[in-house]
Amino acid sequence: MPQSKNYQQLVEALINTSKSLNLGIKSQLNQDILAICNYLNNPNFRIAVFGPFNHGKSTLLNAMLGSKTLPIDLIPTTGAAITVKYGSDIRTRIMLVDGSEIYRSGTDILKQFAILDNNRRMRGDVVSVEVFYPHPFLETGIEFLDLPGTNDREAQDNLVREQLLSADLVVQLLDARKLMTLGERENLRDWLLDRGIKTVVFVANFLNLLEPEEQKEVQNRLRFVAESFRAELPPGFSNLYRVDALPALRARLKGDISAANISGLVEFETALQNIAGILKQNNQGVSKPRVQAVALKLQLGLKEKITPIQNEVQKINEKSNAANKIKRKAEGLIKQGFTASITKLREWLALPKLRERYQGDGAIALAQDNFSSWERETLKKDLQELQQAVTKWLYQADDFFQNERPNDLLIPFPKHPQVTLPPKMVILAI
Ligand SMILES: Nc1nc2c(ncn2[C@@H]2O[C@H](COP(=O)(O)OP(=O)(O)OP(=O)(O)O)[C@@H](O)[C@H]2O)c(=O)[nH]1
Ligand SMILES: [Mg+2]
Repeated sequence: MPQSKNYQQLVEALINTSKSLNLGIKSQLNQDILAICNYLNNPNFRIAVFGPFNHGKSTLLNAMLGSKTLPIDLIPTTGAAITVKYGSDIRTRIMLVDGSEIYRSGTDILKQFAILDNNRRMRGDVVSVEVFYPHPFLETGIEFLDLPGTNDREAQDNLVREQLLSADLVVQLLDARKLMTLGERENLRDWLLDRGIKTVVFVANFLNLLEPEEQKEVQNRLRFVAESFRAELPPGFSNLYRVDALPALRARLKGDISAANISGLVEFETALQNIAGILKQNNQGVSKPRVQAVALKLQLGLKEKITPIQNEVQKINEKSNAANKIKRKAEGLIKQGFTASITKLREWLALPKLRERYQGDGAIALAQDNFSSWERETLKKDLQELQQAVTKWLYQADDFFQNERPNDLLIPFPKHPQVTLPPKMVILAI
């Protein structure tokens, strides 16, 4: 039995994740999550009776309750999910979409709000239907869920199936006179197992209406149906029971113990009480698979959202890596060029070399009185060339890395040397 307070965080996590996935309110996954949360918040152990319409679901529950509490009829009847919980006297509470609540003694009000209309449609204004009933089994923290029949309308089928997610134990009613087709069986099994619903027992009704010979044959086929469904029940319990629901109800109404026994009701009730008792002790065994199933779907949804973002980030990273690679390469080349050109300039500026290279020509220029033009056209020109080589790399770096340009390199020249030359000798030709 789930303990509501223990699951608070889990419920919040499921709701928040579904919100972040922007699931449509009517989407299957969103419905599943709401049903799971409803299940996790329910402190009772819920037994749901499920099956096509007119299979005797409400009759079976009435037989267990020992009275005609739930509406039964020859036509498709149950028109809402009716929860039957413990109460000291019989009462019915109906919550409507507009928020109002109808609270009555007895269950007559069900005929107004919880049965299908003439077009076999459910009312659209009912949110929940609860019946409170003074039964000792319910007092142990058990609740029953009577569901509308399936196989009539698809929308109704989905709504009903959804309710199974909030049940701890599903009682699947079979009609011994017309067993499910293989397709129907597989479809149902896949739907249940896909949602982690593994606590399912089958109950065959209407066997009493068959000839004894037919009964044997049908019972063999029913056993095959039950065995093909991998139920996870406590060890030692069968997942197939036979109950003749109407004779069982009549027996209970009359207080006929032997007739109740013959109908199969007593055996089924005993098994149900024992199974519920054991599963209640190990509530995680029931809840874990279905929470995992829904969490896995949420995870897939999140992955679907994350993958394109991841790809986008990867693309951006790849682009920026490529750009960085180019930048690093350019940086290397520029550094190399800059270092080489600055070394050349430094070497050129080294005094001994400078002297060795220019002293002689400088002296001649001085002697010939054209120092200025020599300085401009040779000395300064050579320096300019070297300087330009350095600046070229600097500019390239600035352009490439978009830095601010530094001031130009300024190498001041000393004043022109002042020399006094001896007067020029005049050779006179005689
Ligand atoms: N002969 C016979 N009739 C039965 C038996 N069980 C149920 N019925 C009758 O079958 C009809 C349908 O029974 P319900 O209990 O209303 O069936 P249901 O599965 O709840 O039907 P929906 O609520 O419409 O899905 C009623 O008239 C019952 O009296 C049975 O074991 N034998
Ligand atoms: Mg019914």
